[in-house]
Amino acid sequence: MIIIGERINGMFRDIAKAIREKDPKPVQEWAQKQEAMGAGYLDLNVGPAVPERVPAMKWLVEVAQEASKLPLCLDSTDYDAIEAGLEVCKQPAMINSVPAIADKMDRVFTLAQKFDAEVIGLAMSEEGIPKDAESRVALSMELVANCDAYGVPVDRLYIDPLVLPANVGQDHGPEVFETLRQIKLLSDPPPKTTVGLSNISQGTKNRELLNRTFAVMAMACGLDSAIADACDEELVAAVATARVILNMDIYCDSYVDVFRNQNL
Ligand code: THG
Repeated sequence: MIIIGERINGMFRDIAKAIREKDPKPVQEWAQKQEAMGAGYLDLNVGPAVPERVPAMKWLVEVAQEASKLPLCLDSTDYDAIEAGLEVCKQPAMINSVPAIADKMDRVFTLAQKFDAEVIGLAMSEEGIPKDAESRVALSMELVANCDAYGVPVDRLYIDPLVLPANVGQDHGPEVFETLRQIKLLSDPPPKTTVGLSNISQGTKNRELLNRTFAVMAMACGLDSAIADACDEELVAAVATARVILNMDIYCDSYVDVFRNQNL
């Protein structure tokens, strides 16, 4: 499972302040730290409080790619901000995200085609997030069909079944796992999958244990990636361990790497 480092997000106070004051240092430190911990992408989200999202996203992209070679995952509901970010990305990026709503899919898949970007598609519609796996899978199929129709290779689509906090949506958990399993049957090649891992533990105690346990259970259902806390060593160790148990590496490569780096 690839970790998309979640930390460069204006939801965190240090990043909100850095964006406000145009101070590259916190962004670049988190970029380097997450890369060193083995993240495969950096999620960039300007956060809820920024008045001008377009220049803020452009600045985040420019600043992050000075500090890290990782591909970027541009996280915004404002597609003008996504487009401004894509224009300054030096390598193909990931667009986070698009729901199964026609005009939004039109805008995002057109951008993806133009900029050779990957896309995160959300299993939700105008009516919101359905509870049952069947409806989430039906929305996933709409995302797959549109992705293909706009000429974006389906293996560049990451479907996110949408994880809700366990304290408000405990009944969604099993539906998310079932959705992850069924997504792999939708097409050949199938789309990839992702989740916002830390969502599961928002507002709960013992957050890391919830995140880690959810991650390994979802990996057993075929989860390919997660927007997650790349700096949680226990999570990184659990993911490496699950890769061995699921027979995903020859010679336990990821296991050896992680435990050598962590001196465990
Ligand atoms: N799916 C997709 N993208 C996403 C999400 C998703 N992007 C945003 C989010 N969800 C994933 N990223 C985070 C980042 C941080 C937290 C949760 C998810 C988090 N933050 C602390 C909190 O809310 O308690 C903030 C703590 C602080 O302020 O210091 O948990 O689902 N495609």
